[in-house]
Amino acid sequence: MTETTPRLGARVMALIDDLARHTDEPGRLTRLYLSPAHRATAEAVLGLMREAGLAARIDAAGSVVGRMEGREPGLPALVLGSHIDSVVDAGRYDGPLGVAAGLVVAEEVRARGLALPFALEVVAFGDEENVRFPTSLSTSKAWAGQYKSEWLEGRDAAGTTLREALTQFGGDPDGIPALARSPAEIAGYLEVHIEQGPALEAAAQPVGVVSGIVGLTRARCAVTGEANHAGTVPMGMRRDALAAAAEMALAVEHLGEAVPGAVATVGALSVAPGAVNVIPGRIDFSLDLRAPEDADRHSLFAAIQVECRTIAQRRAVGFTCETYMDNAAVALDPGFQAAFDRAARHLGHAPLRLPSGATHDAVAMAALGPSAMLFVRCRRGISHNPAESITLEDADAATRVLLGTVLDLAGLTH
Ligand code: HGY
Ligand code: MN
Ligand code: MN
Repeated sequence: MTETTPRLGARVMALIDDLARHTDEPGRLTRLYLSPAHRATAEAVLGLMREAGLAARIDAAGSVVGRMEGREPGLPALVLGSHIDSVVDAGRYDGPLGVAAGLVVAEEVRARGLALPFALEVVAFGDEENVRFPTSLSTSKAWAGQYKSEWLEGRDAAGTTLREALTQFGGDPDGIPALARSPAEIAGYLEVHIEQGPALEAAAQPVGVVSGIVGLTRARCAVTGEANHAGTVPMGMRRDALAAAAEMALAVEHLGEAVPGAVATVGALSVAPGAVNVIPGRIDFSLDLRAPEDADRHSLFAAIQVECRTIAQRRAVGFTCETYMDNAAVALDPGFQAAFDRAARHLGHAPLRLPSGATHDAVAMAALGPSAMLFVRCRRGISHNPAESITLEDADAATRVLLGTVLDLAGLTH
């Protein structure tokens, strides 16, 4: 008997709203990796997992993971989840939707007393946005055995190292290598996530199946000029780091525009010393490059560095650029995509196949086993913005598709 009320969606939306209370900045949602708000959210998710009957813990890197055994103990796990860290002034659905949907599916499997041919794990990763430290999907890459020890020495804007922050959080930097899972332990990974784009809304579809995830380069750049008196130094005698950086940001824009399908963004920039009457001496800015083809992304990055060095030389300023993320594009598992597609069609949807311009923990999990993602329509495609929103009905549709996909992969009828 097909349910007509959006019961599962209502539970998912209530969980998301509850988790949205935890922020490091009153009045807006900011929950950076290892912050007090991340800790509070992790503990809330831990409690929810335990209430759902999962054996749950917060792991050495700060991810929350809960496990329900299958029809016999020790089976490889089908992992459901996403992340609970956010960007600055974020929306509440980017990440928590996938964690809440995974949790509700686990609750439903338990309520129905289903004995699955795999264990079910629900995970809330903690460093998908990589906003606070120069890392790359560090908590899911810890599972994939791809954690880079140098990430522990990376510093946030306040100068705190990841190692210090993780220790204060209650994590265990030295315990991270032991988090690495073997592919034999993982039956696969399914992630529900908002689309963060306009395609599903334009197609009037609540869900879509993700074909692949774009490759991504991130770097920290610095321009060093000469701080000096804004009133006494003639214009032709300045080494203005901000004017140089502004020219570089425009170069990033026009070089990115020249590569089909690529995007290039200077998202964060800080000015030192930052006083109204001082010529800026130092600029730090971020670089985020993505392109469907890895070769195009790498050549775009090379062209940007050449152009920035030319600008720096002409303006007699210093320029450095340190890469800390270089993720190859990932094709998601065709078999798991087909399972998502069958489950969606069984519920009367006609899901698009669409690529992801955003990165996700599925990039790391794809190294452990078949991985796939289900996108959920979001209003006007807005994300990384408090205006991010989805409907109760679409949350219900996505959760039921996720449940149907789990049953499909278990060889059970939807
Ligand atoms: O930036 C991204 O693609 C993701 O939201 N972390
Ligand atoms: Mn996300
Ligand atoms: Mn995001």
